[in-house]
Amino acid sequence: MNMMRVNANSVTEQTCRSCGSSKIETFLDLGHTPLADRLLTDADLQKPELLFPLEVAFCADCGLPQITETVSPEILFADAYPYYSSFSPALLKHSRENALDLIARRNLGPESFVIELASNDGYLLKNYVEAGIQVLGIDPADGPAAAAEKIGVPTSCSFFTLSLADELQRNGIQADVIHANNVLAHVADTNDFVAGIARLLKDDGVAVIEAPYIEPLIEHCEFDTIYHEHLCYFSVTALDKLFRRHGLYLNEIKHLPIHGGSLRLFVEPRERTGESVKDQLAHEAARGIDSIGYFRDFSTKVDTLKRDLSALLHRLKSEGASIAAYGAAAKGATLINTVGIGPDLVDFVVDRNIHKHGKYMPGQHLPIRPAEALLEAQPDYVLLLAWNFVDEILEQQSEYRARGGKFIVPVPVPRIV
Ligand code: DWN
Repeated sequence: MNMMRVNANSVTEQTCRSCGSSKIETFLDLGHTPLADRLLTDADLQKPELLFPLEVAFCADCGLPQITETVSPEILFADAYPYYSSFSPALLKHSRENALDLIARRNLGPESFVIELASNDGYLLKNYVEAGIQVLGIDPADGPAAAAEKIGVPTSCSFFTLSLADELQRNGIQADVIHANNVLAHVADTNDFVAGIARLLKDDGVAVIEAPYIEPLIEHCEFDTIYHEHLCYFSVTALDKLFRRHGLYLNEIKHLPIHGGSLRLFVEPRERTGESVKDQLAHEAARGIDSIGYFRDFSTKVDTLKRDLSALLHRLKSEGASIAAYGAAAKGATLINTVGIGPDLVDFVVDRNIHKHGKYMPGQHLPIRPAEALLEAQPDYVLLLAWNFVDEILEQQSEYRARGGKFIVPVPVPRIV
């Protein structure tokens, strides 16, 4: 494999992304890895593949876990970004429930305005359009943005920044609700992004933000959710400080099972800190999540999972088993590249996202095929790279399992189901 370690398209941060402190200490080093969502075409296989350092550090001053390498957003998210939210029925249901709950709670109607940052393919805002509520999607990936426009969700194909928020406000646009799902952790300039939210929100508005939560990531060893798109790995302690810096207040949180354990944050220009936030802040202080000690043995836990998963796959292979994988997910790229799961172990990966078919996984170059390939090839085992949708996928693949096929779920402990 033709790999190239570069720094031309990235910067190694020396200070905290949130508070600017120089007191950041690395607690996990996953080596140099390829960009998790940069799936390869046949032509790409002939070119050197870019690798970047993937290290996670903890800020002693604001408590924010974060990766140290910032890869250019234009490389990460612009052309050929393959992630389309609408290929997950579970995510569509989760998002619809969120929108309908807010329409009722905030009494939204035709005079209201809802904006989503990183609106992808319109998967969420379409629920507001159906309710006759004005919306605007903002997303830098041209494919998903075009897909959103096609279903009637007005979308600005751009990165959300404070200057864009200023321009929208000058044009008389301010939001009753701002959604930002799985994007706050992705932005290179975290403070600029949050300042933009503060600028765009009406005085009585609310930002409803979803982000993976650091505690399940550590407790369930979900290290594969670490990749260059995810710059920050939030605790409530770190989030509270980040928002207050911009005159916003984290007033309520809701724990969600999606993506291996996330938080739904309710952030407003008025301070009304609720019990859910106070309780979680106290919990984090009691567990030590607000200090480096909590993270110090994570690297050892990760090494144990990597070793056990590799041993299981090699044992099955040595017994003559055939193995495929399910989910050409970004987390899957981290897993196969940090464990070393290549064509010697896994024959192909399947995925329902049609935009991923015919391409190859970063680094290990495993071919990506439609999900139907499982019944055609009937491999003995399928490594579930999209383990965060385990229930939905096991149900969906009941025929493959009825024929004797077995899934390998890698996280939190590699197991055959
Ligand atoms: O933060 C991010 C998370 C939310 O989504 C983005 N940076 C990138 C992306 O990460 P991911 O690719 O790990 O996300 P998913 O949604 O866990 O990926 C699941 C993959 O599995 C997708 O490619 C879709 C696919 N899938 C499938 O083929 N059949 C998913 C389901 C539910 C299915 O039934």
